[in-house]
Amino acid sequence: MAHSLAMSYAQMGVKRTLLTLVQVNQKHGFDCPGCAWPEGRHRSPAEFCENGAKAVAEEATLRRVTRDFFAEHSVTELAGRSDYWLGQQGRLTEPMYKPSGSDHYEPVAWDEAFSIIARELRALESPDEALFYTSGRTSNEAAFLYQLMVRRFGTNNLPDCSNMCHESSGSALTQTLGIGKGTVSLDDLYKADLIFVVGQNPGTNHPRMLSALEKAKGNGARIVAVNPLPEAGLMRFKNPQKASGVAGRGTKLADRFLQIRLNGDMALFQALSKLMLEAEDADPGSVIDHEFVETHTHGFHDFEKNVRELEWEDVEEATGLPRAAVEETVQDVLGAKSVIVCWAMGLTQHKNSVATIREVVNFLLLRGNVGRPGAGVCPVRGHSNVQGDRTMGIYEKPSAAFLDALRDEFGFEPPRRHGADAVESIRALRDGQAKVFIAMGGNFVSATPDTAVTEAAMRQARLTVQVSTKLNRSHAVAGEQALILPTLGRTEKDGDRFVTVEDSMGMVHASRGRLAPASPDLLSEVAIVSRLAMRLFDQDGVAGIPWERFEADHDAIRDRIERVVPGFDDFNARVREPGGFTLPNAPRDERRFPTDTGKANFTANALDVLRLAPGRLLLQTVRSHDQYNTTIYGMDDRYRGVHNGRRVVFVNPGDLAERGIADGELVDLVSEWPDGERTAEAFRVIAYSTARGCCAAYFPETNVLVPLDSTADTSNTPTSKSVVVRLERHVAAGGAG
Ligand SMILES: Nc1nc2c(c(=O)[nH]1)N[C@H]1C(S)=C(S)[C@@H](COP(=O)(O)OP(=O)(O)OC[C@H]3O[C@@H](n4cnc5c(=O)[nH]c(N)nc54)[C@H](O)[C@@H]3O)O[C@H]1N2
Ligand SMILES: Nc1nc2c(c(=O)[nH]1)N[C@H]1C(S)=C(S)[C@@H](COP(=O)(O)OP(=O)(O)OC[C@H]3O[C@@H](n4cnc5c(=O)[nH]c(N)nc54)[C@H](O)[C@@H]3O)O[C@H]1N2
Ligand SMILES: [Mo]
Repeated sequence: MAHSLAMSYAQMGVKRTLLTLVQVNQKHGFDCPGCAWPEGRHRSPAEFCENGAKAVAEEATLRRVTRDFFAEHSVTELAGRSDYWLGQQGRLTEPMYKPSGSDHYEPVAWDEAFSIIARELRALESPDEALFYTSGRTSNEAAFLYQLMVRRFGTNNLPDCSNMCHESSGSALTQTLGIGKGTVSLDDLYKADLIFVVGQNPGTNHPRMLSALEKAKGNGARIVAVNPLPEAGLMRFKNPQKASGVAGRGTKLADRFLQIRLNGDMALFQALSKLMLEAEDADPGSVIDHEFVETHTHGFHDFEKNVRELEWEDVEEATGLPRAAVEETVQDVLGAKSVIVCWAMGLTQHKNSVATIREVVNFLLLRGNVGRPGAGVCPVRGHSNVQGDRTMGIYEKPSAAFLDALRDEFGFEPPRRHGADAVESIRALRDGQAKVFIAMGGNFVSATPDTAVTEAAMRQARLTVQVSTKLNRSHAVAGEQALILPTLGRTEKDGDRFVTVEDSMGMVHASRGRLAPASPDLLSEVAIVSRLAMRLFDQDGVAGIPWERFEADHDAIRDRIERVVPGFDDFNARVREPGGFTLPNAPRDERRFPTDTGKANFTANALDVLRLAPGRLLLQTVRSHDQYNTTIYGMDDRYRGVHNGRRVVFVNPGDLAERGIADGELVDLVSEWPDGERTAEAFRVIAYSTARGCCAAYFPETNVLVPLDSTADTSNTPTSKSVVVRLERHVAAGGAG
């Protein structure tokens, strides 16, 4: 805790820091903007964590970006600054406009800003020439109004950060279980006998999850960590306050650590299933939950045939694990009555991610480990309301049922044609098919792959609009005209109004900011959408959609959400109850699987082993302990022992020796793709424990290496965790080498 407090004092001042932190995730406070991990029923005053504190400090900072700042710094100059420097400048304070041909932002009145956007949107030949991005901090209320405005305008171009995040989970789970979300609650975690934590670094990214895992362990659960890196938070854990996790010291957390190769998880879960089938052969009736399989599932035989044919050589090559390690893990599984699999980006950002997650489902279905206490799937979400935004209709491929409900409620015919996701949006900008780009939060330019391609695409736009709390690269890499619309953050007071969010386990609760806004000129996201909609639609009337009322009265928005989105009955009353309420979840609550077959679907997935050409490594792009996605808090990564620098690459000592490269040397990372090579220069090599043939470096610095067209099958998520690279000795510019 000492570390994060020092950081927040520097940003906020002592009194404000304490006042703010005490209100995080409290019943009458605001939802922590840090991550989507749920709060639990008994919130203690210390229910915040080191990295939650950093996220809050970033937003509650006392530093300000004013009109003088923009007069001093040209857009070109800002584009040359690092993400870290940009983020350190503080909170945005008033709307700014960069006119066509100018290299400076200048102040603009809110009214004028909305007029500019409305003018450019109306000038388009088709509504599909506009793109409306959302990052996952947007409240349910703002998200609902935003998608309503966008669909009323006439497009489903609603890309969001999910496209780069848990889209693969959504795709796989919708097909197999009938719901694109997890099926466990915190209580399930506490009841589980065995918990897999796969492709996730909770010590940094979901620190409060460590307390939950510790409690589960206290109740007798075993924990299996599957990761190419021995992440500090997974291996050992110390819980000084029984509430906030500190990784790296203390007691042992993972009972078993499978140091898997990148992208090896599909083979691992297939192998586990295969061994379970063989154990069933040896002792019929002892392994498989036949009653569950027969009553509740579909497709068992195709699945069974596929995994029985699995070759051990392929498994060993893909996973890098000895067969014995997999066999021992199956013993853990057979000894457990209830099993949960948790995962995050280590599973979702590969070409075969959707198939991999389908294999996780197969593995759980075999023993009926879905829809009963202590068992199920647990995709751990990132942004604090990314799951809620989807529930509210932020989705480029909305279901017919959702659009019908929208039509019936608001009396217009929403567009039916599917819209562009994040990668397709970049292509549309690049190819001149999209001309206006609007972002409700986030930092699209830095978060997306293929930085050079993306930046060039963005600069071609006729207008880019960023609704933001803080300065970031997407303000500097802007369209011909650009607008910055500063908005209230979670921590800030919006009159007596509150908003709502949904956590990673489908709990909906209120979030009420308490701090004075960073500037008197900020508008809430709800107000920004409502006022833009009023301007945009004023010529053809706003009949049926009371935007003005929505801005003033969030209960009025929630009444509409209740009538459009299933599960929000009595929304306004229930969200005022302490702790909020849980959304219905058919697989979890009733063992009902609303898929195309009406059952939980086993699937057969052909294993493709990623084979690299000689000399190549597979690169994963990860978060350090001192960043929140593209917001860089500092230059250290304490848990991995890195200080004062982010341009580092973690490589197995054996792979270094093979290449004759020493720890500490500078290398260039060169990624290879059919359309050419991409280079990220001057990374310091760190000899590190990672699976052979794999390496790791931080994003967003390495996004330049991820080819735009390298995406996951079905979900179209950029393959940020499997980029084929080679290391080349760095030659200093102008130096003799
Ligand atoms: N402090 C902080 N909190 C955050 C964020 C942040 O940036 N900072 N970001 C938020 C967001 S949006 C998200 S989505 C989450 C992200 O949370 P994580 O998914 O934990 O984040 P990453 O840093 O991408 O870490 C990926 C993990 O998966 C492992 N991994 C990579 N590839 C593979 C693989 O092929 N197989 C296996 N088994 N493991 C693999 C990596 O070694 C690493 O431990 O965190 C959220 N919370
Ligand atoms: N190579 C690589 N790329 C990745 C990933 C990876 O693992 N590797 N991870 C991907 C993942 S999982 C994700 S989720 C995306 C993240 O993509 P984004 O969500 O687009 O990026 P963030 O960095 O979270 O956005 C930070 C900005 O959001 C704004 N902001 C913060 N709070 C608020 C708010 O309350 N309201 C509004 N309007 N704005 C706010 C601030 O201006 C801040 O600068 O990145 C993806 N990109
Ligand atoms: Mo994410």
